Amino acid sequence: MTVANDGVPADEFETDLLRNLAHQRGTTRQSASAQDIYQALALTVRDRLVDRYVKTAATYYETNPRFVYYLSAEYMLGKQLPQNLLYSGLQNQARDALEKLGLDPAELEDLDVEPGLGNGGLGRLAACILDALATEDIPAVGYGIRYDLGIFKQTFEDGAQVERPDDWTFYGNPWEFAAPDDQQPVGFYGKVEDGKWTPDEIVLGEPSHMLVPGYGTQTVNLIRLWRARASRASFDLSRFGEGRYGEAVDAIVRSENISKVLYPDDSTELGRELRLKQQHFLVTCALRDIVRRYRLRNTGWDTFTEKVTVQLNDTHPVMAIAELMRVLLDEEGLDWDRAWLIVRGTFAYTCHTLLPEALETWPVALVERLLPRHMEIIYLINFHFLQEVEQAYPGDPGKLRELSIIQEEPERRVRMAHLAVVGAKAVNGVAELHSKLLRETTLRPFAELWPERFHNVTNGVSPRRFMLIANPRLTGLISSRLGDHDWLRDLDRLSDLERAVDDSAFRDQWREVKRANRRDLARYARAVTGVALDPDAMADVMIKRFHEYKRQLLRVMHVITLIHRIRRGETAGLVPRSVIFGGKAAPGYYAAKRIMRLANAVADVVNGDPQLSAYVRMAFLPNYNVSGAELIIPAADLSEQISLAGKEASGTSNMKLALNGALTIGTLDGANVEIRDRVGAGNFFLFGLDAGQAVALKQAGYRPRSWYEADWELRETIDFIATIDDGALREIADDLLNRDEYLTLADYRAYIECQDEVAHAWEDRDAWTRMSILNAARSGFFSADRTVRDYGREIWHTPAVPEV
Ligand code: HBZ
Repeated sequence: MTVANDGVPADEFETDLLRNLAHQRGTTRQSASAQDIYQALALTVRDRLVDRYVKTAATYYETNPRFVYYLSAEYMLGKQLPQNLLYSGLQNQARDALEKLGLDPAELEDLDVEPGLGNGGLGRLAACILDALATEDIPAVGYGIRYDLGIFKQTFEDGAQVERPDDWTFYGNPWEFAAPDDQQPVGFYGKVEDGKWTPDEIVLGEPSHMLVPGYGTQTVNLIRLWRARASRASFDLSRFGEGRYGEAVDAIVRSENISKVLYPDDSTELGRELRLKQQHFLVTCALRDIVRRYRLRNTGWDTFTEKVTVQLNDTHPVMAIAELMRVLLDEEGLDWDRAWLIVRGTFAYTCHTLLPEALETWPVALVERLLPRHMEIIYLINFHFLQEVEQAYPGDPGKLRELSIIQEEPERRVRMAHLAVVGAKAVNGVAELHSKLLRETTLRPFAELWPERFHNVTNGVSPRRFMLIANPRLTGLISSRLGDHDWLRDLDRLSDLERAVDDSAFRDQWREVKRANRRDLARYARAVTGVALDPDAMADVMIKRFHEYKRQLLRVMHVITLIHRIRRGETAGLVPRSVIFGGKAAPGYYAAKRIMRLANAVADVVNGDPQLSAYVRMAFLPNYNVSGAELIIPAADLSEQISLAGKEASGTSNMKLALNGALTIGTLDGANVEIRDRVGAGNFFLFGLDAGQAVALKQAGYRPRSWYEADWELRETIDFIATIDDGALREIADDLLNRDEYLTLADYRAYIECQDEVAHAWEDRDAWTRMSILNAARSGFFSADRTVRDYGREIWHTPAVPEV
């Protein structure tokens, strides 16, 4: 497809590329390595975006607008080269120039490294939101940590996950601008006297920024990532002279460890001091930068909350509330009431979970030692807050205990979510059901106290990343039907596709696109796993972090059920499927890793037996990341969203898959509910308990064993798990029978029956294609552009500032 270009002739691009090769890489065309060429190419694209950025910055400077500052410990940005080529409109010139030079663009794209600075949905959401902010011309900066090592690389050995470090900047990162002259000091430890903190340890935060261009607009915003550096005097020359090389760099290593590694954990906090250090490091650097930027055009504190709004992405940056109080009280000399008014007008908090165990808390003793002044401030915030509670609920110690920022039992801890709700002007969940359950369960007492503070902002995804970049075939087909590609900025226009549903030629083309995408996926799967997928089989995908509540185990249990049916010759009603898994597990999450081993073991069984693989082949694609998503999602026919209802905050792969024409099989959980409402119940395969039924079943005393006893096919499935290997996976069966925390057995029969319906529906390929088109046509709501407009209207109150 064609996109608007910058009007740069191809030979000019070639000249610029060769100039960058010479001036930036110091080499010639003849002796350049592939890495040299890639870097020169990236710099040439970057140069054009910088020109736009300079204009955006000038506009912002002139108009002095209100800014959104997005604070997140994670960003899953995806590859920058394809995005920046498309957004700058340079892809045709670049292709022509490379061709002329005899170079292969695909080979160069392979050298572009995806910055994996996140774990999962929360990190990818942050990237989609930044993309949408720029596209909507909203003045914004994203702040994060520039981890040396991103999310680990996943491989499998004997079916088990093995983690390796991801040194994503090994050859340098051409997309970033480092600013070592703009380092900020960050204090740790020390003591407090008369309300003034003297830290014991100072680490420097060094910013670098990357450009965040909008699509179809001139706006280019920034993401600023901070890296920890030791101060200059940290190298111990005398120790080095004594040959004690390790000790000589001790202090440097200790400081720089702060931004060394992203914690590969998406469930529970590690309880490690280093992690709290990371959080404090991020918020201190970000707030200093925010205040510096505010002062470029404004004076005094009276207008601060008019010009600044800060979104906290989950609890990881919530220490910003205490840090801004500290700056206002101790450095700026404001009194408590005025400082608190400013803080309360600045921050908004997004919660991404419902699991109480995933709500972050820190031991008071640790916070006291690491951040003594912050601990004092938190106590003071809590003191004032509990007075308010006492007024609202006189003589009710239970309420005080329930709401307090400090948890007393079994150990004194700071509840970061409580601090967030108390210190923020707005709190939001990420899907309607999630926001409702937050109000009714997880944060109920706060919602009763301050109902007006609670909002819902349903997540969204970038149509550029997950349609234009990931699925050029479908994007081309849709654009040819809609007459232009402006729908990529206005996703509601996809509804015009509804009319195409009755056009059989269009349906044929739609099917052809899916098939071509499945062929690409099959080629990739074969290369990395050796499994030969059939491009005509239904691509049945489950892509997400491995977590017990997401129930990848239920997915595997369906495959085991199919194994037994095929072996018994009950093949009527079966359709060939490619069962595809992608996802990582936290390295210390034993139960999730056990399920991965089971999935791989079952894959070996089906792929190794021709009788079975006529119907089911199974590929667990290693190292699932944004690039993996871009390959799997366009090929998918069936989207597995099968978490136990009431556990998944939203989900976002469900949105990406529906947008790409996959049909969902799912429970009434997270954003599935809204997807089903929009695409229509007839175009969605619903099964299982709802959130209320799940709670009721638990309360009534759930006995998984009785479900096992009552259903022979379930029995056969679980018995198979207990005997599939030398017994190591027996624990899974034991756990299911004795505990089954996520009600897998209770939902098994409904899931199997629903999968039978799916197979039946697939047999009428034309009817399936209609449903597939309708899924895409009705998914416009799930654009991240709509998400940021919702935040803008409900929480940020930010007008757009297009370039003047
Ligand atoms: O955030 C996910 C939710 O599970 C998912 O339902 C939602 O769609 C998505 C975006 O709102 N949550 C995460 O991805 N959470 C983490 O990755 C995480 C990372 C570190 C933690 C805790 C959670 O300490």
